[in-house]
Amino acid sequence: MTKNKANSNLISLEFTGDAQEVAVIRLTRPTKRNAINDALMAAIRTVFETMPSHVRAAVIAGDGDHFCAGLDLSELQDRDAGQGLMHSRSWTVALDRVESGPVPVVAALHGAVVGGGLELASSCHIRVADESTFYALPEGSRGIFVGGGGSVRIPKLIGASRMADMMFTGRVYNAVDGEKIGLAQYLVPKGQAFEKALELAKRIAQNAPLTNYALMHALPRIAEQNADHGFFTESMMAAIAQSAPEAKARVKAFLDGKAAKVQAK
Ligand code: 1HE
Repeated sequence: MTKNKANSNLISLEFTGDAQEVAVIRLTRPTKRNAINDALMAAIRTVFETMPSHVRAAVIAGDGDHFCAGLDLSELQDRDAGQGLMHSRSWTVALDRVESGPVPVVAALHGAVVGGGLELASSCHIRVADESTFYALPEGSRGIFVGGGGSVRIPKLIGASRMADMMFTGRVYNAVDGEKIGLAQYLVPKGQAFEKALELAKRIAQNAPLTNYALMHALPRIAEQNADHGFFTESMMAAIAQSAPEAKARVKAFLDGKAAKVQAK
């Protein structure tokens, strides 16, 4: 892996893959269980805003025994309503850079994925959880509310009623149940989340960039449109994607017997 000089003591950024096409972002605050303070959230935003153009996919992971303990609660004190609003908006912007940024992002989850940690994970495109993972929204117990886009993104994964239950009752989902309800798309043995996430990111990086762009930017919008608008937007996106030279080359390679077939599992 190649290290980037943007590394700080809160986050690290490295590049891997034959063409350095996968960015690996690690939260490096394990003594505080990777709790997100303002500086860490700003670093996440900067990483995605300044991603080099050779990067095609990213993995985000956490050092230590936990992915992320959420908001750094020590910074919550002494904030008035206006400052609270601005703080939440700063999370909105930073996590939008993850979700709607330059490349698809795979989250490698283990241990606690709680509060703002779950909000960070839900801004990623794919979540791979190992068996040690657990999910919670302790905001309900702390007398606060989600503020990092959780009420927009988490219901899309598990439904508003399950999210409300997690906050009303403090319910904690373990890794197996979390995968069943849709908090993660992949469940792997303990200690293997990063390896699997990297494998997926390398696979994603091989896609035509326009296909990945469509999946990040067209699909979520189409999913929220009414059917008539959705069918139309889909057709527009399909026409743009198939007109790209790379798409034509890939289809020709298949027709010439030079591209992989879909394999039954
Ligand atoms: C923290 C934080 C934190 C740990 N802010 N300092 N999030 C929460 O309510 C979750 C709070 N954390 C926990 O429940 C536990 O720490 C864990 C289950 C994540 C991990 O437990 P454990 O036993 O491995 O670690 P620990 O001993 O509890 O914590 C180690 C240290 O990290 C300790 O500090 P130390 O100085 O005593 O060593 C903890 O105080 C510190 N620490 N989590 C600050 N979150 C935009 S809105 C989002 C709103 C939210 O995210 S609310 C949910 C906040």
